[in-house]
Amino acid sequence: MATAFTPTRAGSPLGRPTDRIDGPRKVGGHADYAAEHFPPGVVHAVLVQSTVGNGRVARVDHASVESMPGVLAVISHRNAPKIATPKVFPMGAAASSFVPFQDDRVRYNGQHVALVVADTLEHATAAGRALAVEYAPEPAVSGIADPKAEPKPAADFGGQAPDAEWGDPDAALADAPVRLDLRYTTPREYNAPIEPHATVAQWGEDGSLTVWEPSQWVEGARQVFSEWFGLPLEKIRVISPFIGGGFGCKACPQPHAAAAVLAAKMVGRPVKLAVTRPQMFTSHGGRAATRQTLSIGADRDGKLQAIVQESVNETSLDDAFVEPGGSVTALMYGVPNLRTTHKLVRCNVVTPGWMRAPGEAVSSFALECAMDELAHELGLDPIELRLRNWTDTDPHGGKPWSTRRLREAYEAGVRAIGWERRSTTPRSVREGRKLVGIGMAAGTYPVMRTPSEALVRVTADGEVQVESGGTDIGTGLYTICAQTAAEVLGVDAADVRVRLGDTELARAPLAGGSQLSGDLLPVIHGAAERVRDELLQIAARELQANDLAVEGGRVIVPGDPSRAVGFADLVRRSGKNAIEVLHDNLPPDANSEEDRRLTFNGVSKLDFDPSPNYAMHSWQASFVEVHVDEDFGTVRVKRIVSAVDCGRLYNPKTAESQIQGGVIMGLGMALLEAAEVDPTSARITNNNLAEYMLPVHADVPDIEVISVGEPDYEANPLGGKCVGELGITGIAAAIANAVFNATGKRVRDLPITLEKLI
Ligand code: MCN
Ligand code: MOS
Repeated sequence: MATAFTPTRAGSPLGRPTDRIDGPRKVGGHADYAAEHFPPGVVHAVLVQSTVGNGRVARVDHASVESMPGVLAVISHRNAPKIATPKVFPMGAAASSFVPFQDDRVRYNGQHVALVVADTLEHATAAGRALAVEYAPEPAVSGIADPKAEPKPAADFGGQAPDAEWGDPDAALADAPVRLDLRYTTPREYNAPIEPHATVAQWGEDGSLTVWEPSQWVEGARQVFSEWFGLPLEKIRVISPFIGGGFGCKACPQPHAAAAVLAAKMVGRPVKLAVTRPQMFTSHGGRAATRQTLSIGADRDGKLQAIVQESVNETSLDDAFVEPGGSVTALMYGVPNLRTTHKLVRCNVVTPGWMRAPGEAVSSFALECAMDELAHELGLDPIELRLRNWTDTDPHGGKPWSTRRLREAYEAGVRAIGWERRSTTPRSVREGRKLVGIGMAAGTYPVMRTPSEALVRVTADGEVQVESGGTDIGTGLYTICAQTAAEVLGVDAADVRVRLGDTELARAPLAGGSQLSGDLLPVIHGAAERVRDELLQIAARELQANDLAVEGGRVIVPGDPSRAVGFADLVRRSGKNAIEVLHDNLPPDANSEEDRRLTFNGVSKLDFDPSPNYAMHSWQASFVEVHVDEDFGTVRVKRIVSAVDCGRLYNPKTAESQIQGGVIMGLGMALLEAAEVDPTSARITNNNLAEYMLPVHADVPDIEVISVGEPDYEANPLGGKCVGELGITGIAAAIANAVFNATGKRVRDLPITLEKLI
């Protein structure tokens, strides 16, 4: 796949395309994932989930399986001890407040209703299948499309909605010479990481708890376990060195993890609970189904006059989860009058959760399709329409952008896709039986920042080590941590040893909100500088020279190759075992232990901190070419160009891969992904990877990623902006717009499946 990334500076490890240092371990089978831990005496737990969508558990017949081979315990609301409701995440942000086995209420189909623990997985599975559960069912509200579902303002549920309003949108809309009233829907989608959830829980004799669990945030997980079970933080260790993807669903422990820990306590043995693939569809949320209505008014030149948007999403009985459909609408264009509102419908569904770019993914779909519709209505080029509504400040808060190289992204995309080939008349280009279309859309994701700690060490063997609790969920964090220390200490990134994902290590924020690299790298950089200064001081005495530099694991006197001393010697001279620095970037006035705990384990005012002076975002322009079979209605994406402004890229190779991953998820969103819900039982019927359609290699075309960013030192002392979630924003709209260009059909309900085109 083509790329146009260049390193920032010759010879600098940071900014250079670098292979993943964890790659060999992963492909060689030596990376240990949570479910691959077998503490001595470990036993197996299997979840039993409800088969009705609403009602009560009338009877769980524990005795029906207790005498089956190997069964150690059956746990349900009949015998489960109390587990408290965790508060660490703002309600409905990433976690469900549902705690299993606390009552007989069935809230949704697939809810955990019992757990069977046995000596082997086979015994536990057999008993789980045999467990007799009877229900007193009640009619279920199966989802947003259910006629019984009634939207109410998110605020009525206590939900935090990013509603926005300025100007007089109703009057401006009424006066607008051109007005479109549009309605877009997106279905429930599911995070489908290659590694399903798994928890291995072990209690120590001293009442301590060790949990192996794939996690996007081990310190947050520790806090959730602490709140569930009333344990002090220091009694809990969460270990998560390797994660096979999460895309938001591993942001915090899900209810099954509480069940595993509870079971370990009850049977007095370590317990392993591996969530099965079908259970991945109800053990946690996925992207909420949404319905967005968008009225857009403009003058004949395409200058936007007003946008009024109402965004509705489904949520569960327990939580008020808001999928912020207005998030991109309220910032992308210079519109003088705007209102975005958010409503929720309570349904018998598992609480929705974060899925890559929650809010931005669906918001950019609706807004960027609407812009394409408006351009077509006005006979304007879609890029020209966007440029006519360019804004130099965030129209919401009025702050200037820190950097916004979106024009450059449009230009790069236009060149790369060959935009001049696009016919302005839909359904006018053919290649054999295929209709050919080209479309584009913009996307964006905000830069968020949370303080962090990090430790850098040079050992007596001269090895450079980096330690952080932050987790590499597949992003490349191991590698960029090594690059950062290598940059400062003058060694090869491949020689830096990085340890991640353990609450015994320095505390780090969530690998979520695409913030972790921006949070962590400046702190590693700072720690490495302090280590380097210490090495230089020792070397200055040793070498009796003022002008010193680090190179190849040694301190050298530039220009005098005979005078150099290795890091190992310097550490020995220091009389210490190692030279190490634990560094953080907490503001000086927020440095009490309580501030630290709130920031690193909970959610404080320092989390996701925006800049007081600038609006900071990464930007993307996506360009897509599709071929649509006129007879069968099948859509083939032939090419995608994603031109991105993410500021400076720490590792262009892993960043490119991140953007491509996001783009592929966007392709899935546009054409394939949808939970099929049975309206009577409110059951997800396609709860497996054969029927829940995800893009496979054959669906994915050449994806050309072009970086047009420049370092943004407002966003980050190292100049980088966010990457992880940007790729998915705007892609679904670009594909839908290309499909319109090819066929003349506007499909406003995702996914764009063949029956909607023929
Ligand atoms: N990067 C870079 N230059 C920058 C910023 C980032 O080179 N200026 C690259 C680095 O390789 C970095 C990666 O991009 O490791 C992602 O960095 P960042 O944007 O800071 O995102 P996070 O580290 O916070 O990762 C979380 C983000 C989110 S929120 C989701 S959802 C998501 C994503 O990352 N889930 C993923 N990417 C994923 N990739 C994989 N393989 N699996 C997931 O579950
Ligand atoms: Mo990403 S959905 O913010 O974990």
